[in-house]
Amino acid sequence: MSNTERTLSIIKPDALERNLEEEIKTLLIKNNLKIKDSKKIHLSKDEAAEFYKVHQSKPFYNDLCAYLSSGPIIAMILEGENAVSLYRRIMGATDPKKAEANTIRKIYGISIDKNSVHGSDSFDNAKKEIDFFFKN
Ligand code: IDP
Ligand code: MG
Repeated sequence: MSNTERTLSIIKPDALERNLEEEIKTLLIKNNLKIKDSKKIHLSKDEAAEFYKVHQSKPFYNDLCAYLSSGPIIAMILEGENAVSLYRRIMGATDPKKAEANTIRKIYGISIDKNSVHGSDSFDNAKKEIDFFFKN
């Protein structure tokens, strides 16, 4: 049975400033994900804090919010078969050093904090994160 899903992807500031938008989008499309919508946005620190609020108790929260709001990002709605888990696989592990070969983070990630992309971790969070960027 088919299971078409949508998930949220972000091209983070480190990747955008290295002009990797088109390369990353091509890689997504090659891996059977359709880009249904895409927009460039520069979040304020407060907006980044809202987006990442699940991590507010973590020691790296403040740096994470400062980083996500440090420059423009690309937010995208991806659609495909089992898109949430498919995209997590294509994205690779949080720490680029631990990411599998041919994943986005392995190819482009600089470090655990500058790991080039974000991806929703569940179907429910994907809905919430898509609404965060694309409602209205
Ligand atoms: P994920 O992006 O693979 O889902 P999460 O655990 O949800 O990973 O963490 C969100 C983001 O916070 C990561 O993408 C990474 O940029 C950053 N992060 C996670 N763990 C650490 C850490 O130990 N030190 C610094 N930054 C971290
Ligand atoms: Mg996460």
